[in-house]
Amino acid sequence: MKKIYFAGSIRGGRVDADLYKQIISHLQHMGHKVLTEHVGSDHLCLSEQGRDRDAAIYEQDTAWLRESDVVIAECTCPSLGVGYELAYAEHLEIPVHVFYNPSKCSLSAMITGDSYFHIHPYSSKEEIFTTLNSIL
Ligand code: 6IA
Repeated sequence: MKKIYFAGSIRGGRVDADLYKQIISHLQHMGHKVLTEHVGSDHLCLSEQGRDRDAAIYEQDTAWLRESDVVIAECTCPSLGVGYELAYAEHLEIPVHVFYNPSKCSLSAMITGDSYFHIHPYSSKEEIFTTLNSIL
């Protein structure tokens, strides 16, 4: 059982939220603990903001990153927060696996150009699951 930090866009846009939910559910069915289950939630209130609340989110998320064994990120929808988390995980030397659909986006060179990251382009959801089964 691994502790997994799943990263996916929140304020960057929720177009892939259902895919995040399915990836999280797959990871849980594999017997892993996903620390960030809320990333796949249908019920995030995106308009709710506030510096104090955001500080609490930052503290919690960075604490979860520090305790995670591996980071799995779905990066098709660009997100500043996810980019920050990837760099934070690299700094901690936590393995990072990045998934993206190249027919829908052009991933930042700051991610594809960083040889630390394991990059997994995919064209179907099933491919993501197959790759997860082999890497975890
Ligand atoms: O810049 P983004 O919002 O797209 O960043 C998304 C990433 O940052 C995710 O991988 C999360 O781990 C983290 N993150 C961003 N916002 C939240 C959050 N907000 N709660 C937990 N983690 C977050 C609560 C809902 C909010 C929209 C008010």
